[in-house]
Amino acid sequence: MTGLSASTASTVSTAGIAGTGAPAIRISEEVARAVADGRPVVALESTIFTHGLPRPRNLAVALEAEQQLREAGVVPATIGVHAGVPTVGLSTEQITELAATDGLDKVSLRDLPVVAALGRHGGTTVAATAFLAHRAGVRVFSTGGLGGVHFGASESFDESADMTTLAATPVTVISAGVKSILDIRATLERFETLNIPVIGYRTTKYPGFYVTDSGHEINFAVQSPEEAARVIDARDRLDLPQAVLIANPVDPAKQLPPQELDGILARARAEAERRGITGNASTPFLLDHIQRDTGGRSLEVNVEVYRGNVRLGGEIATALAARAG
Ligand code: PSU
Ligand code: MN
Repeated sequence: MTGLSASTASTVSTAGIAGTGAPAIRISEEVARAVADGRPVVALESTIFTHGLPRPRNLAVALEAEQQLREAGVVPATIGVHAGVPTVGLSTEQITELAATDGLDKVSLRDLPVVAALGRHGGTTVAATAFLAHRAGVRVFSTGGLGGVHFGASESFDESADMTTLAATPVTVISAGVKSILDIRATLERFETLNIPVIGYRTTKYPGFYVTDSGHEINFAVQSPEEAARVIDARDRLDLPQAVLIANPVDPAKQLPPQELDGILARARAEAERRGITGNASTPFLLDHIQRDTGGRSLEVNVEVYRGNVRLGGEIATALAARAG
């Protein structure tokens, strides 16, 4: 897959959906133009505000992230499915509608053709967002935390499709690591097996989403957005198909107290087990449980983590655009 040229950018389709003649992916004019001109663009996912954060904060966070990028001279490309149309560059009205819709789908890559054909709304996960961003020629994507290997996966097989998708999608994803609810050691092993580079931003201590340091070491760090951009260019020149993961830790002054984390996570997991929550419901359930359990403190950390990743994504996209220009 390659990025799209300017002429095809806003109506990306040859076949369309199920004989309707509608474009398979809609790319907003603003995003299409910025991509064609080589200006910095950062993709943002929608599951974070459709399933990851409670109302009404979810909408505020989604719009703030866009605003933050615009102020840095970067074009935001919020990605989701609106009325069956996978969209790169949702409008403010569309984001507002998705953020307020009850029971909308959490759309991973396998779900994309289904929600498209059935004309449904959906929040796209990291996997589906990375795929759509890449199809639209958007090279940088900021999120909160990645999906990974759930505890007990050796029996349940519950591993996020984020990992296998990122193994085949050459974007750059800025996250604060994988969510703390996951088996981080196993997830890092899977990234290694899948040839996905994991690079710390100014650290070789892998961040733990709610906490600055997960306790796991990684091999490499970059010290600046320019250095990250050099790695991304090198990946592209080598024609490697994997994403580059940039792991950006939350400011230690703003993390959840690390000594409380184990208890918080154990309670969330026990409750999920008690209620038999499995499959794609488990991530939203665990995040919600942690938010209630911490009296909203984890929500503040989640928002802070996301802000940091949006900021760094903007800087890396800007450095990449400068190299190309
Ligand atoms: N990070 C967050 N909140 C979220 C998610 C990540 O801070 O809601 C979402 C992402 O969209 C990620 C998904 O792709 O959770 C992973 O879900 P699963 O484990 O079912 O693949
Ligand atoms: Mn899963």
